Amino acid sequence: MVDRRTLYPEIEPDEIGFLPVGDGQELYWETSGNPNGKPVVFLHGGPGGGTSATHRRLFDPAKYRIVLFDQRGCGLSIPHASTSPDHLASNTTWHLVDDIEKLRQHLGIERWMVFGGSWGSTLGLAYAQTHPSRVTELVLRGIFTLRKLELDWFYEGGARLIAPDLWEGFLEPVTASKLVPDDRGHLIRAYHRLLNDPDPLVHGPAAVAWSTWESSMITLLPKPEVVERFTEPSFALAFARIENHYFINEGWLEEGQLIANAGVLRDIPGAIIQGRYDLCTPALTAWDLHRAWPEASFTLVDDAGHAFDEPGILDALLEATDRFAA
Ligand code: STX
Repeated sequence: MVDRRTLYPEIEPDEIGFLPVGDGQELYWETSGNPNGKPVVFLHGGPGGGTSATHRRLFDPAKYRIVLFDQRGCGLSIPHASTSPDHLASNTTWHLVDDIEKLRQHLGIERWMVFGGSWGSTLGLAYAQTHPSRVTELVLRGIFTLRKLELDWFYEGGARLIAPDLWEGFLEPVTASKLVPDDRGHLIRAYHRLLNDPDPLVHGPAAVAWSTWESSMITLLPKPEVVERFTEPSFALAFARIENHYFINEGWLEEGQLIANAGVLRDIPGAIIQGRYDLCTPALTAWDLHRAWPEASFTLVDDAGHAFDEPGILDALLEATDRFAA
């Protein structure tokens, strides 16, 4: 029997705020845990997934000053992409990297640990490679680097080989629409049209189908409560619009950029944690990062999917945050 870890106890934030970052956008942020503890910033997934109170519980509250924030357009940040898609023009990877710096300065933090899962790992790599001197440690899970192979796998039909039933649901809004054939072969593009159609009867069901696909695929075993949470209509619309906007623009990254530049991380203590049965961000990317950054610890969990609270993933994440707190 494996010893399973549980999350740290529920805690409330001791400070919250809204940070204006320009372009008419304000980011919700909060701090919890020990105000004099080791600073850590949590980078959420999606992009567009937002933070939740559970994310605080990945860190020993006696040892860490825990910083959570909602990236542009999602969570409690304003304006929300479900009602204000125009603001996507000033929502890119590099805006978010700058936002992390603004938040660090606002909180008076010199250097901090960076923790990111899934899209949070992408953003964590982009931030750490841009501002390596600000990062004390880097903990990454469910590694995603937005390479063509990764997007093709999840959004253009690769994963259909494993989940043909769920894939039909993802295709449904595209099949039902009158999109030109060219768009049908490029699903990210087809969805871009649907999600930005002014008609709620077009963008609404498209957003729910997009979010249903993703939330159904992130856990090893089906979890209806996860799908329910991520398909609430306004959450789903912001999530789908933001993700789709990032993916149609290839994350404003050169192909393979985040792996190619991994050498910059050499002196930063790191942990890479990955589920072998992660169908959303398959293990090949974590492996490629491990090869490019062998100094970081590498944990491939044999019986886990993508989500941060898959049991084996949680064990490894808590081991890493405890190790770096010591
Ligand atoms: N997107 C992966 C990702 O970051 C390619 C992600 N997938 N689902 C999530 O995040 C939520 C758990 C936030 C829904």
